Amino acid sequence: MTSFFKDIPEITYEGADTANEFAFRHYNPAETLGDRTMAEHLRFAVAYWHSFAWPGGDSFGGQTFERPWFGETMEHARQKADVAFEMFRILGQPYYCWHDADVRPEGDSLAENRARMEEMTDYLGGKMEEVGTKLLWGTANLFSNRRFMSGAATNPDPDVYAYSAATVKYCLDATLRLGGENYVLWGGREGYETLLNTDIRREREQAGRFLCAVVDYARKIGFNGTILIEPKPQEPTKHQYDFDVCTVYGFLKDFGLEGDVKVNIEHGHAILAGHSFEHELAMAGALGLFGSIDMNRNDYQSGWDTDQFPNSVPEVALAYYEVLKAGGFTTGGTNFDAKLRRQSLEPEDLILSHVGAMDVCARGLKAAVAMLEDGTLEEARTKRYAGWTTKERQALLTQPLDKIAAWAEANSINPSPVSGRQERLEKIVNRFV
Ligand code: XUL
Ligand code: CO
Repeated sequence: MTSFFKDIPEITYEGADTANEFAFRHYNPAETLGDRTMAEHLRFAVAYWHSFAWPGGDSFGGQTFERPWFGETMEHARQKADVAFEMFRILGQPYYCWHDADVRPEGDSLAENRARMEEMTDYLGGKMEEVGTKLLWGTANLFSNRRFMSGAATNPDPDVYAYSAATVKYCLDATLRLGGENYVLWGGREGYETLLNTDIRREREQAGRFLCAVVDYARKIGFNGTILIEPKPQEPTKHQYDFDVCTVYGFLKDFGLEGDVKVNIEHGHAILAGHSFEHELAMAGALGLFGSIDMNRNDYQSGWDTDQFPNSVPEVALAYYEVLKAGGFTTGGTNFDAKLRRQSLEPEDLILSHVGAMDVCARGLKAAVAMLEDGTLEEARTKRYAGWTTKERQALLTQPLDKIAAWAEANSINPSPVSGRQERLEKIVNRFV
């Protein structure tokens, strides 16, 4: 046991009326909703980077958090893991996620990075066994170090491509050894700053080849988890190639990977792409790409990625509604890719931010399950497309234009507009949230 969280008790469910801050008011892991328990529906994970590696800096000032494990030695890395797993124990967290750079200090060479990652994999494995928290996904940080400033897989320098491939190999090895259920690729620097120095066609080809090599290696070593791409339109680069779910779909189709790779969708990234979270989730469901979510909340005015903890039940409810419609999670889960505000200095803030977010998700999930069980929304949707159910109308989708024209004239087709009933449907949603 570390002393960082002092005597914060293990958080348990006490019900909506409790005045205890250190208790769940809505997240009751064992409660059954539909065909699964809440824990099985939500599959919560903590993001190692925001809670344990991020120092609280912004572009105008550096570190605000004082954490005894901040430092670049292996001893610091072990101390950080001790505190992280202490938090997972307090929260009863089923899962966590890491980048290599979050869990081990940067070495002087690739070989040293590999050795450090292997050593920390053993250490994390021991902690996972002790506390019972599992790995939702691992990923490689191919964006922080200056060597990646012009991209990783899409770098104009082939040596950076090789360095990146080696790094992903080490991370896949570690993910496999820790029983990780997914592997994520987020292309933070896979994009460009200016077209004046960028060969887009070449960079896209490099990214495609890289992803094929990742998929092949993962299968070769017996990794049966899901490989996920996390779309984001910009930040840190001005334009990122994995802009949104649709763009990723086109990319995967182009390289024959649409059956091998799914998407990890983040609220903040959807907002930056000019979409809503539920739009991206619905699109992934429609394209057969839905995998996992990075749950957070983006500020609607800032224009940058704010990674706040979720705090809006209506928004989260609509997101889980789409998750459920896509079949719910299989290997995926709800990863809190969210960080404290830089003034939230206390250890308690780390715990309570997650408790609050888990409760918001639980309320959103409950509303989503209830909306589906009630069925009014789905009924209205089915009714809206009911015209397509007759044989005659279905045939339109297989006929050439001239035949359709002849049929439409012969039958004096003259459509009368039907109400979309949006406000009535919004009113129904309000009954549940
Ligand atoms: C960055 C982001 C990453 C990915 C993992 O915006 O979301 O933390 O989730 O690399
Ligand atoms: Co993310």
